[in-house]
Amino acid sequence: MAYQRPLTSILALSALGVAAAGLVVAGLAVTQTSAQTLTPAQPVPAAAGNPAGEQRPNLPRPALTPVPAFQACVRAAAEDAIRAGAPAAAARAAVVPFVAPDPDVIAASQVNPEARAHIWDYLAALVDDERVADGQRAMATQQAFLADLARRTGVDTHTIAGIWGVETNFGSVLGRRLVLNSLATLGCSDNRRRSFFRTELVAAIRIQAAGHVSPEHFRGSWAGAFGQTQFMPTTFWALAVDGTGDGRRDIIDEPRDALASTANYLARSGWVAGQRWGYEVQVPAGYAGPTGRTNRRSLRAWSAAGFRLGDGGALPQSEVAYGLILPAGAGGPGFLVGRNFDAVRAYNPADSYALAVNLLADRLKGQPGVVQPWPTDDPPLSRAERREVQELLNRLGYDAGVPDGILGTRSKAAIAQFQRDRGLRLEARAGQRLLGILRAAAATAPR
Ligand SMILES: [Ca+2]
Repeated sequence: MAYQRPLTSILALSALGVAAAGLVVAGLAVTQTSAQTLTPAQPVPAAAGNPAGEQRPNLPRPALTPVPAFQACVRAAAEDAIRAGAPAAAARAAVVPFVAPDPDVIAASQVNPEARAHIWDYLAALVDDERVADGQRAMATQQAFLADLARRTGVDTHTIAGIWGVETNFGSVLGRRLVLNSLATLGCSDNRRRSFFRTELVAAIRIQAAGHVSPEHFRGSWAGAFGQTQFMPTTFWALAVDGTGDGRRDIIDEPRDALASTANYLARSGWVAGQRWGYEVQVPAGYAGPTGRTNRRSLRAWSAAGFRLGDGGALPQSEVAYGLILPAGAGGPGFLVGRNFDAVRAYNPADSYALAVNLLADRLKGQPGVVQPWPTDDPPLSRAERREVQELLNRLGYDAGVPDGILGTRSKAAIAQFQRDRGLRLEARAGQRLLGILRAAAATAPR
């Protein structure tokens, strides 16, 4: 998701089964984020939601945002949008449907992502054979447009597609919530980020009133990120561009507008044409030198320090500077990352996010993914294997829900019950070990 302020994206988590389309982020940089974001560090307090404005005398009343105050706030946001240039009638009409805070949005904003996923699970959920195949098909539908975009901007088309794939699986998971409803709720009810969301609300009203997107399709994450590559509304105004030449920047229904906007985002975030984002590397045993993506040294210097490519080959003898990140700690693969890694990271400020996008971009080019093993004895599952876990649980009489490859609450409860019944160690995570046990159990179970 493309943000301008620190927020935690949910894209990554969604892929892991936490939400529908988000990412996990944390720091911030230039401007962007993804489809379902939340900030564990900045939860929106539960304090807003009496949608019907009814008195319920028999229940203790929580501190609610009164409906009249909510409506006044939303109307004032429309007037702010008009002062910023939005057509008056359209801006006022845009907010008419939103008469009270939506408790579902408040609840979604308060979901606390569980313990952070292992990097290998995060990457396995976002960069797998299915997404690569989906991406190659999606890129083929825009081949000439992407080639022209690369010529004009210098930005690598596979990286643009990597963002497209990680954010919304190439436009197939756009988020279902009305953006104006989400932002009105969060921008006009009591929570610590109210001011941030109210600014986004005004920007969103301007987008709809100007006719850039279809009001019915103006949907996205609970946090208001929307479109094929999940821009926040203020990011839209700062960086979205018209890729089709029709005067509208419809980043929801027109992939070319979204792809051109993403290229513009990367170009404005310091993209260096022709430079590789980074390299998987073998870290020399006992290495105790500098780490961190901003502690840059030339590839020649890393090579001289004993670093080799992930497959054992020699690093290029180049003066281009890269920093070393160790996403799984000292026992796992290293990555030398450069300025184009940072440009992607600006979109959603987490190393894990930028790594997923760039590794997906590599796979889309036909290059291998990470070749060194992760430091785990229980390797991660692809989405196909997650679906198989769900199917096997269902076959064994547990209720994992419809096999969709997303291990949500229901699937996790089924996993936990299976583990209890079998005397296995309880763990919320599903890896190859659990899949193997389930396959063996299903093979011997009565049909
Ligand atoms: Ca357009």
